[in-house]
Amino acid sequence: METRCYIGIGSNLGDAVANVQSALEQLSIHQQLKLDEYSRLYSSKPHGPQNQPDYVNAVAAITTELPAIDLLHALFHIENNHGRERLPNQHWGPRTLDLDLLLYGDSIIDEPDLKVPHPYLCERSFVVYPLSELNPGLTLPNGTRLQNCKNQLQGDDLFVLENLSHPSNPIR
Ligand code: ROI
Repeated sequence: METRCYIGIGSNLGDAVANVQSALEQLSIHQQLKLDEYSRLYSSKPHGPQNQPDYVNAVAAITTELPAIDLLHALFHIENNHGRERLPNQHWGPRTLDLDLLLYGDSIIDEPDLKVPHPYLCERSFVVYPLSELNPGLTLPNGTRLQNCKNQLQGDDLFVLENLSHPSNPIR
């Protein structure tokens, strides 16, 4: 059984655009995932601590037969390929690549190391805007409409990075 999942992608260290594009590439070649589509890339002001560079963010839609925990580990693997270090006390700090499992079908998962839907999904413009590009009519598993999340946000803390090659078809 295939499950439709949404992955949040973020980077604010090094060449952040290249990091996000390379993450999309790695999602597209992964044997156990199918990259269905992905949003445009956005530049966004840091949420949380402000003393860090702006982020580049995007959202990818994938389908997979992997259980959620295995998908999470696949995402960690891709993060690690991009030099991601998970340091203690760096929870809200800058990162070369951050991959968040935003949604796993309609599942609600509440485990110490895996919370789905992502707990802050609805409050983060850098997730809500690109996600609504892919699925504007989306309803979250708790019944919240994505459009309602969007209506609560100003959307003045992010903008679309234009002039990037964005094939309308997935990479593969
Ligand atoms: N802020 C933005 N704009 N984008 C992110 O991907 C992001 N990721 C984070 C925190 C530190 C919460 N802030 C962010 O983990």
